[in-house]
Amino acid sequence: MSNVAQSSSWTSFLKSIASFNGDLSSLTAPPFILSPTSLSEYSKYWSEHPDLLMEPNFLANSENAEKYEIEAMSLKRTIAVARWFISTLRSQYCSRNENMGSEKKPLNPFLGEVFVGKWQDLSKDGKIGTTNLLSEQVSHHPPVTAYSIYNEKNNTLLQGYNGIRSSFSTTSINVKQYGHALLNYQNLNEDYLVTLPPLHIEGLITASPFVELEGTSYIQASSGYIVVFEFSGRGYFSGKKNTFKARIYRDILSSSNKENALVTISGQWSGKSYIAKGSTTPSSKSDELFYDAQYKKPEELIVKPIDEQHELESRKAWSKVAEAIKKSDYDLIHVEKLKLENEQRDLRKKEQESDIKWETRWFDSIDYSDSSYRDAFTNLINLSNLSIKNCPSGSVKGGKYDSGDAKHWRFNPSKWQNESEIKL
Ligand code: HCR
Repeated sequence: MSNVAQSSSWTSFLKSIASFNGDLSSLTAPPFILSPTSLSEYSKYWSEHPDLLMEPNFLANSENAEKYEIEAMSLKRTIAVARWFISTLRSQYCSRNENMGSEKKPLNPFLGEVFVGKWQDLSKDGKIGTTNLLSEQVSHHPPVTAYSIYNEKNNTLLQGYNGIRSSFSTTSINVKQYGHALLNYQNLNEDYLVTLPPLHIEGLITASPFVELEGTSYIQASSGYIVVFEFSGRGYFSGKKNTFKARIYRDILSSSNKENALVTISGQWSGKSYIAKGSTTPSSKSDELFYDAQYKKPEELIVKPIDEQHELESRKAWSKVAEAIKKSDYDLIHVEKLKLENEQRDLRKKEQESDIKWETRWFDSIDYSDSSYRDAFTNLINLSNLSIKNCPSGSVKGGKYDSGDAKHWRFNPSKWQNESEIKL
């Protein structure tokens, strides 16, 4: 495509964004902005550092520990979970820019699309073990992807789901995330709730889009500790891009005053960040390095070759579209996409005619509107004072977004145990 053609197709894309209905996946984007990767693959970004995800397991309380030692170890584990969370962000939000030159529009997963893989243990002592990823498109309208990341050796399960709602504002797209992640360390009997930050897509005018995080997200630990992350783009906390400040408090009550922070972490989530005790902002000169996102390379997920994959597996299902995108062949992209969409339409029509509803494969929708229902999630929601509703992730209970139903997607391990067609 010539530069002139590129810029005129980008201009018409921008016009379509300005008048869209909030569903970004429904927009037809010019070929140079299309990614050959489906959004169902993005679940892998949660665990490209399996060692950091497993780290809390190696910070267990010692036998006969005193109360103050137990407290100190819980705080250490919360810091380890915060470090793992920060380690996921560069892949989640910068990797398309780094690998493909700008943010791209991912393929919109079809209902029932799955993406699976595993990370092998690269540790010298074998203490990490294999970590498995299962990702499934559990809803198409609105698009929702659910995932389970399980490490048997360390009895650790990270599960979650996400969807987005977008709006356009003069020069950027604002994206609110829906969903959350739940982390269970069974050996420690400890759980964490992770909420997802809002983001905005900048660089639209110059046809080189990139993501910036904004606003707040939380990690609530079952021990009571809470991490409050504040994200900002260039110029708010410092002159640098992708900045954040995280404060760890003993509990939600004490978080009402920033002076109560037990630990403060700050820096760039795509670069270096530093940690200090108390509520003062750590400095790169005198304080301890917390995480260096440029130094620690993501571990590669092992995915079966396409010819060994099931038809519902993402890379197999999208292979012809992906080839066409790589060749920038717009007509072919259109033809191949249409084939897939028509197949999906036919499937839905048949289901309607025979009154059979599509069954999700490994996940169930759980309705939390019954207030007598108790599990790790309801416990964490109570500790954090966050909304239990299906509203923008991290919304506060009683706040302006605290409305809607209370249905959330959860992994059903027995469904995976009975899986006979899809192998890792
Ligand atoms: C907004 C976005 C699709 C959703 C992507 C999500 C929120 C998905 C869940 C992951 O855990 C985190 C994540 C990271 C991505 O940064 C985010 C995508 C960025 C762009 C993409 C839009 C749908 C693309 C719009 C088209 C642009 C390039 C104009």
